[in-house]
Amino acid sequence: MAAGPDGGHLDELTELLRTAGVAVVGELVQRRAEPDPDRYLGKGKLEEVREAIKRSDANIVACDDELKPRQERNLEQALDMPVIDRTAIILDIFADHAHSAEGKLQVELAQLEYNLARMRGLWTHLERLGAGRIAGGIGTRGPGESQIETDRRLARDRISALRRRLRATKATRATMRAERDRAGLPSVALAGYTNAGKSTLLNELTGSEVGVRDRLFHTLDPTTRSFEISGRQYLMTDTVGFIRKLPHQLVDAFSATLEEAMGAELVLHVADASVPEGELHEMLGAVDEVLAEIGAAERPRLLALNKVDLVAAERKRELTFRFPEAVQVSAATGDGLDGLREAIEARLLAMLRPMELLVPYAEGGSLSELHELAGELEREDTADGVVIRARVPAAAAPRFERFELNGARPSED
Ligand SMILES: Nc1nc2c(ncn2[C@@H]2O[C@H](COP(=O)(O)OP(=O)(O)OP(=O)(O)O)[C@@H](O)[C@H]2O)c(=O)[nH]1
Ligand SMILES: [Mg+2]
Repeated sequence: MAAGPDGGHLDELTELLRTAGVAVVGELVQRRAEPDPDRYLGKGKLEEVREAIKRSDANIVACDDELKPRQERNLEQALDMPVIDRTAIILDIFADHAHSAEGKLQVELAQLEYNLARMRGLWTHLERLGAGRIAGGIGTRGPGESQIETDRRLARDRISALRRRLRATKATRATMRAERDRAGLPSVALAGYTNAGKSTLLNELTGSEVGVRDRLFHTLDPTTRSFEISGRQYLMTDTVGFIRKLPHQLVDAFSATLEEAMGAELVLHVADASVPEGELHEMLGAVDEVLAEIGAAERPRLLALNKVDLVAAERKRELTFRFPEAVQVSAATGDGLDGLREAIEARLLAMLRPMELLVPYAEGGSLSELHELAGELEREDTADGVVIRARVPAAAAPRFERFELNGARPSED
């Protein structure tokens, strides 16, 4: 049974539940300014849910918000049935889809943070009971309470241990990053709502076979692949997708990975253009929000409106009008991919530094590196070495400064 606020997205909740392996037998929308602080659902709605449960064979109620521990507990009592919230469902999917060691640690951290808040709620509640006993003259701790304290302490210890281990993997990643920077290849990070088609697009552009599926949060681990435009090499990174109300515990746990990925020269925001206007607007907004949260709001960005194979001609014109800067593509049919390559190239070329170099023949390594980095370049053989005019990625430029001609010409004999 799915329940959510008015103007909410029960279709999306149903999708999330489907991905988590739960079938929905009924749904209910509550219209009120604020959810009930104690039970999430108001009196009337509560009765309606009870009735609906009786009619169907529901064995769990899912709410499309993050519930306060108290709301969840009271609602479970009132309905005599397990209640889960949106956050728990998303955490569950992440736990199921995490494959890498780091991904598993990140998800475990997020889940513990979520559970710890719940234990604390329970604990405060019991503490009050304990306080009553103290007033009654029995000044000892209740057994339930000390058990929960122990659980809490264990959870805290585990959280610190996880944080430490994640910091350690972060250090390894920083080294990898430094190596990539040394290679100097400009990189593009894919960002976007879950199921927008990021992995499909990565596969099309880089000729890879990253997993693609019609389910939410299929990709969790970042993947980087290289690709070529006009003979020049670039890198593209695919990471976890975003969603409305992405649990803050997950944003925290994944922030290091995300910040690093989004540190790319260009963030390619991929959106599913086949959804209705209102939904598209909200999905774009949700991505903006997460990017802002991880400090990537100001990164150079390009919008790719994907799945236009599902969009009628008239709507395509509307989209051109609404998003004149965006590139319309279909990762499925390959439509618009050349335009996308051009747009990516134009953005990245603007970040290149034109250089005129004299590279001695003995520096064969630097020469081949230049060919890889700069793609097309002008070269002229002279007695002193090769004179090269090329546009070099800003990050790699310092390595070649020692060859710079600064307007001087090699001796011509
Ligand atoms: N019709 C159509 N379907 C597409 C297109 N691009 C991707 N899809 C489908 O959309 C679904 C999701 O694609 P993915 O590439 O896995 O999406 P994603 O953004 O990587 O999703 P997550 O990793 O779950 O965040 C798959 O079923 C794809 O086949 C497209 O251009 N047109
Ligand atoms: Mg993916």
